[in-house]
Amino acid sequence: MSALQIKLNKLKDELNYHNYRYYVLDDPEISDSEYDKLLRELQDIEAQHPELITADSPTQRVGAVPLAEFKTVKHEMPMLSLANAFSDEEFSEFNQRIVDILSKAKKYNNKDIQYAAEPKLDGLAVSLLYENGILVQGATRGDGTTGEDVTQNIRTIETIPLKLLGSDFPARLEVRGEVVMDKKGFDELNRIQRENNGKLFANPRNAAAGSLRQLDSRITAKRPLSFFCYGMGIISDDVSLPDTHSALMEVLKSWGLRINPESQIVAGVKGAQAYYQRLFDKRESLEYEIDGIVYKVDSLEYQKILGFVARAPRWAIARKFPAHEEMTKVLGIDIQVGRTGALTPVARLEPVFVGGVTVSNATLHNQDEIERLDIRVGDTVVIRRAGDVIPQVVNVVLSKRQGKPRKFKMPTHCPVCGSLVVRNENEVVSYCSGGLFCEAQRKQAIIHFASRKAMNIDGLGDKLIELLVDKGLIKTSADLYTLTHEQLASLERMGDKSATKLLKALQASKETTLARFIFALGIHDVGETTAKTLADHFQSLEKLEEASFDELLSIRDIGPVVANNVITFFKQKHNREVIDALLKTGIHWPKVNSQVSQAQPLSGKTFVITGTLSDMSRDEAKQALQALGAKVTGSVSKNTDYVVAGEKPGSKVDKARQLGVEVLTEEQFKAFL
Ligand code: 9MJ
Repeated sequence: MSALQIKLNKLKDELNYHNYRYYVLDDPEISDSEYDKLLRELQDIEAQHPELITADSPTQRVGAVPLAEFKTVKHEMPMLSLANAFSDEEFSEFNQRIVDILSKAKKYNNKDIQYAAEPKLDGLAVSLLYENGILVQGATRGDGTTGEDVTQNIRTIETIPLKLLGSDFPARLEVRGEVVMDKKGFDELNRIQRENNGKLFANPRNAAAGSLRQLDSRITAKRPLSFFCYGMGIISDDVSLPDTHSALMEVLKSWGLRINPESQIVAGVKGAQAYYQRLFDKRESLEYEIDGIVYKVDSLEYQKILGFVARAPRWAIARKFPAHEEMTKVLGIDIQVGRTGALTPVARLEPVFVGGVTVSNATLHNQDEIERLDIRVGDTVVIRRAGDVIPQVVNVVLSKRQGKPRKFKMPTHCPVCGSLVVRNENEVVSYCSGGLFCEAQRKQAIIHFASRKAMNIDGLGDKLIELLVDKGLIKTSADLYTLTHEQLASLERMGDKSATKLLKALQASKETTLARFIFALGIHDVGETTAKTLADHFQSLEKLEEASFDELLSIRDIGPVVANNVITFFKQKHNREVIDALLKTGIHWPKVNSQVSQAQPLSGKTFVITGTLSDMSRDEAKQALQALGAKVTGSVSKNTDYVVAGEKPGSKVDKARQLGVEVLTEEQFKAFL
C-alpha cells in the first residue's frame, strides 16, 4: 500500500471515529472546525487522486445523479409491525400472556419479566444492510415484505455510518431502525417551504417520509434527518452475539450505530409503568417526536419461545401515548378581537380528546390561512396538539366534505364594537379601526395612551389601568381625567398619597404636544416618528382629521397603509367622540412651529403630477417638489396651484384648464425647479 493510501485510510478512520463520538456517543473529542479541517484534507487528496475514492469515504454521502425511480427490495426477513396497548390494563394483559406462555413452556422463573423499554419513534422504519462492514443497501419497510431501495438517500444521513467501526462484526449484518426528523429541523423546513411557496408537511413523520422518498439525494441531504437503530434482521453466523436485546444494542453501538439514549431495562408491569410516566413527562422536551413506548422482552431465549402472531412479535408491544392528532368537525368560525385590535378567526370544534386534553377551539390565524387550508364550516379537519403548543388545524379531510359549504369571509365590521375592519395591502392581519372605543382594545389603548412617549402619565402603570377598567371606573382614555381622589384612594395598594400624585400627573399630562397626542391615539402603524411627521405637516388636529387620502400620500414617508389607517381611524364616529371628550378635559398643546416649512420656497403650494415624464419618474418629481416644501396630491381641485403634465396626461389637464390652474410641461417644470 502506498504512503498516500495509508494516509487516506488513516484520515477516513479518524473521521469515522469522530463521527461516532459526535453522533453515537454524543461526546465529541474535537471541535467542529477541527473536524472540518480533517474532512477538507481528505477532500483535497481525493480531488487530486479520484482513483482512490471509495464508496465508504465520508466525502461520498451525496449522490450526483438523481434516480428515475426506486427499485424494490424484498426483505429477506420480514419487517414486522408491533401490536399496540392503549392502557395500563392492556399492558398488564400482554405481560400476563407472556408469563402464561413461559410457564407452559416451563421456562418461567417466577420473577418479573425484564423488558427493554425504548421510546417509540414517530418516523420511518428502515433496514440497513452492511456487508463486511460497508453499507451496501438501505431500504424502507414498505409493506413489511417489500420496500423501496433508498440507499442513495440513506447515505446522506450523517448518523448512519457508511462503514462500521472495529472488525468483530458479522460479514453480513442487517440493522433496523427509524429515520426521524427532529422537531426544530421540521419547523425550519416548513419555514423554508413556506417562503418558497412549497408544500408544507403536516408533521415530522410526513416530512421524514417525503425526504427519504426524494429521487434526488441532493435534496434529501439538505433535510435534517437522523437515525436510531432498534433491532437486527438477518445476521451471518460468523460471530457469536449476546443473548439479550439490550446487550445486542450495545454491540451495535460499539460498531458505530446510534441507539436511543433513553432506552432502559425495566422489570415487570410496575417498572414499565414508571418508565412510561417518565418518558411521557419528558416527551415534549425530546428533540424528536415519539408516540409511545416499545417494550421488548429482553431475553432472546424468551423471544424465541414467544414467537409471532400474525405479522407482529408476541414478545414486543407498543404502548401508545394519547394521539397528537385527531379528526373532528368544524361547527363554526368565530372572530376574536385581540387587545391590539387584530381580528382572529377561531374554529369552534366538536370537542375532541387530543394530546391529553379536550380541544374545542383552534385558531385559524387569518384569512390567508383559512384560504390555504380551504376550511369551511361543517368540514372534517385534522387537529394537532403537541405539548403545550396551541391546537392547530393541520388539514381539511376533503373526502368527508358534504355538499358545497360556503367559503369563509372576514367580517367588514368589528364584532365587538361595530367599527370598520381594515386589511391593508400586503398585510395578513385584519384590524378593527375603533381603537379608542372598542371594548376588546380598551386596556391596550389606555396603556398606550398613558405611556411615556405618549401622554406620559407618571404613576399610571399597566396593572393600575387594568384594575381601573376591570372595576368599570374607566372605559376610554378620556375617562382617566374624570377620576376622583376618592375613587383612586379607595383602590387596593393606592392610598391617599399616591392618589394625589396620580391626579397631579394626570393634570400635568394635559400640557402636551400635537405629535404626542397623535401618537397617543394609537392609530395602527402610526408610531412616534410618523406622529411627528403628521403633526409637522398638518399643524392642527382638525386638519389631520379632515385630510384626504391623496393629501396624506403626498407627505414624505407616509405610504398608502398609514394613509388608509389614518383615514379609517378618523372616520369612526366613536373615535372622534373620544377625541372630543379628551379635548374637553383641557388637553392642549402649543402651536406647532411652522417656521421650517415656511422658510421653504414652495411651501403652501400644491402640485399634481400627471402623465409620463421622460427624464424622471413621477416619484422623483414628487420628492423634488416636497424637498422644496410643496405638497403633491393626486387629484386636481381649486386648491391646486400647478399641474405638471408629462406624456399622455389624461383628464387631469382638462380639469386644470377648466379650473384655470396653471399647467407646466416637463421642460417648464425642470426650468421651474
Ligand atoms: C420504534 N418505532 O421506535 C421498534 N421502534 O421493533 C422501536 N420500533 C420495532 N422498536 C420491532 N423502538 C419492530 C418494530
